[in-house]
Amino acid sequence: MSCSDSSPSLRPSPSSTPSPTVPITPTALGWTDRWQSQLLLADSTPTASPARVLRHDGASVLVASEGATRSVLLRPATPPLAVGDWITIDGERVDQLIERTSLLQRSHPGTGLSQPIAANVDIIGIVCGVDRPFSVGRIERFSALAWDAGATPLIMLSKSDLVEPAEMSALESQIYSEVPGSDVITVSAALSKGIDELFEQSAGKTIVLIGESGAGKSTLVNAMAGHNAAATGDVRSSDRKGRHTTSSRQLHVLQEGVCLIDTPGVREVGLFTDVDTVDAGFDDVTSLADSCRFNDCQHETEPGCAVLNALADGSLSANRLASWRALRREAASSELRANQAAYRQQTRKLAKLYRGAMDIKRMGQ
Ligand SMILES: Nc1nc2c(ncn2[C@@H]2O[C@H](COP(=O)(O)OP(=O)(O)OP(=O)(O)O)[C@@H](O)[C@H]2O)c(=O)[nH]1
Ligand SMILES: [Mg+2]
Ligand SMILES: [Zn+2]
Repeated sequence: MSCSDSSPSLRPSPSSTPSPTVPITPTALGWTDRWQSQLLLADSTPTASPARVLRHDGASVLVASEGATRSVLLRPATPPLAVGDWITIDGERVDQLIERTSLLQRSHPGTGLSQPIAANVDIIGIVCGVDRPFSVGRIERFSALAWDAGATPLIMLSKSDLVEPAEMSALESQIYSEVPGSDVITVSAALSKGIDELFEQSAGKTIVLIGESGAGKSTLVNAMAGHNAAATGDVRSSDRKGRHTTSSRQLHVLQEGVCLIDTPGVREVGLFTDVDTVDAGFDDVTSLADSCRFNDCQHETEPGCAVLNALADGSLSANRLASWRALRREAASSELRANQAAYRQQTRKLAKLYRGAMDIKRMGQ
């Protein structure tokens, strides 16, 4: 991939603030040797060149390549694309999708099928505004999505300037104890607090911000970009709820090789994952379950159950156990839906076995 260093900003700034532009070089977009070798494996036409998807516009995608951004049309054969995808372009059209390293996806509320959110992401930033009560359940759910994506969750406590330092420390401790093993960062876009740390953690990486409307995702994008790259909106004073200002996912190319994806606010997302992936985010519970006396312990009433013992001595909270069970149940049913073909096949096999058994029974009569 070749890129010139003279490039416009990714998107016109919504304000009159001058926009320091980051040259759209392959490195700035996250292009590495890994992608170079994947490109050789992709079945693309020899004249096609690589580009990264910055925004999905329905029939076309906005991409960055060759030092600039442009819109390219999808073809009927193009698989569903996500922001962050690397693709090849032939003329004005998408040619091939280069195999992803990770995919953040959720379950479509209507069909229960996969809905891609962002691709080739390293970190999923779970943005929680401290100006409103946070939900441990939501953090656990977003973390499960992150592990499923093949990325690392990072809990971002935003707007730290709005609470007293003592309250902030209490919130951090609460997260560490209620969501054990999580990475947490405290940020304030208003005070530029935590921004350097965020750059350190995400240098050369792609990070996607998720969280409810008004949590401060776009404001964080602007704080990291150093200019108004994304529109922001105020929150309702009564309940601090946002106004769904961001309406589409967008990748912003920042300094230090950081690619930052802003997304529209969501309160709840359906899991599109499997039980093992849920377990990956609940090390504290699964390591207990591993030491139960029985391999198939359901942690209900069994003797020698390490999970029940931990509940009794207070080292495991009932809420944490309930979350684990609920997310596992949801993952199991999403797995089943996702695997409808296998499910139908299994049903057919069982029917065949049943018919065979009935035939044998009849022959014996
Ligand atoms: N005091 C303070 N306010 C902040 C901070 N970050 C964001 N805000 C305010 O929170 C409100 C919502 O910010 P946005 O960045 O638009 O929130 P969002 O998460 O992008 O919301 P959606 O696009 O609707 O999903 C705005 O009024 C911001 O000014 C911060 O660090 N401190
Ligand atoms: Mg926003
Ligand atoms: Zn047990």
